[in-house]
Amino acid sequence: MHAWPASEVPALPGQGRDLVIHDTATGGPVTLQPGPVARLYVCGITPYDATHMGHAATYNAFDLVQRVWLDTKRQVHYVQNVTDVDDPLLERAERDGVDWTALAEKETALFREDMTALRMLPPRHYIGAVEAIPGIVPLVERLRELGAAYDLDGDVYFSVESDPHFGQVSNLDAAAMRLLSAERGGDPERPGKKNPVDPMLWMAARDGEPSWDGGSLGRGRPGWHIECVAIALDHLGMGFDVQGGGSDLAFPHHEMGASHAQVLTGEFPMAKAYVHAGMVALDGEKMSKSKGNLVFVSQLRRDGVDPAAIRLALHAHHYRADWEWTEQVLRDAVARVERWRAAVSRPDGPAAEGVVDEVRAALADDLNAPEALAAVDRWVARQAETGGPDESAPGVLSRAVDALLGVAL
Ligand code: 5CA
Ligand code: ZN
Repeated sequence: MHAWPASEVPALPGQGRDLVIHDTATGGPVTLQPGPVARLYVCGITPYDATHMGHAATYNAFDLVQRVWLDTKRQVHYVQNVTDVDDPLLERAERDGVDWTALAEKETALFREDMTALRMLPPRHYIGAVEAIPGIVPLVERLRELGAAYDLDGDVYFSVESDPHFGQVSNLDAAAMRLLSAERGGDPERPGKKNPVDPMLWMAARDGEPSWDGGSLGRGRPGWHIECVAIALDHLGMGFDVQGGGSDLAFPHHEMGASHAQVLTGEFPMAKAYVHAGMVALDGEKMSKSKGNLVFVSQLRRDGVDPAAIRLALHAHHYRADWEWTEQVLRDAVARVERWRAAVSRPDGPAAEGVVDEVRAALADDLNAPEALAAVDRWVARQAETGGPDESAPGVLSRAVDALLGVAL
């Protein structure tokens, strides 16, 4: 699949800093020191509805990860998937009487537009589940050969007991896992499973549903976790730097994915850090396509909201926090963009190098975007009070805000 166009990232004077990030698996900070090419996998959308502010907040966090790395003169190999066949997509297409492939294409196209408008850097590889099927089948076959998978009425399940490290991403007890498995696409009640949380690797063809040739697996379609693993291993290999997504993906999705990969390769861990963004709520409840309490990026854009303001609204919350989208959040962001734009269009200001370093330090410290905004706010306030002698400062600041925060002033 094609991704979306990249906005340019200006090079900045001075030195970028290595990213220290909170890792769900260890429960603490990890200093990442990738090689010259940092490797990032971020779970993509299931394209059955438009991009909402919760999605945007999660992708915003991983856009910042890339910007911190790029600022250290590294390249970033970023991979993202599109879950373009799965139960919720098929159910929505059925409900609305539309073709599921057309629905997926339409919503993926809209996601690309939203990401472009928000200046989110695109993945180098943007891969759909359907196009990944030829790579998924041999992995499931291999898991079977290794004795890590078993058949149940034609479906193939992964046995979590086959991975000695199972449980080390989310660190949950069995009861919590079972509960979340039921909530998030699993089938812990199905009789005949070895462990209730064992996830499906391959679902045998069902009447009226799309299916593909699965070689020795028979016709069917892939499970959710193996999809991301196949794509990540194909393009990044084991031991990549960051596996990312919203906090609702820690279990079962990232836990199961890590186990699949670890059993397949005999290596540990799949990723050096598992990074999870908090959940954005609306009216007191997690924004979700299934609940329908949504604020769409595309709707805000149609209403004439400046994408730069949308991004500043996202940056105003720490990525790990759960927070509530409100009209006030947006109003504050619109006012901030106006203040910043006015400031960088003045002919001079106080020296900006210190501010650039404060922004760098804040972002390198577990992506503390609210602190980065505060540093720019302080410069803007100083400039308004005292003006400044430095004619290059507004330009330096504007380029730093663009390069590090993805906001074009
Ligand atoms: N296709 C799978 C991942 S392989 C999936 O979870 N798709 S999704 O469309 O449901 O979500 C896409 C990303 O947005 C995920 O990382 C998810 O954790 C995140 N997300 C969904 N809802 C919210 C929310 N309310 N707040 C923050 N992030 C969210
Ligand atoms: Zn995923």
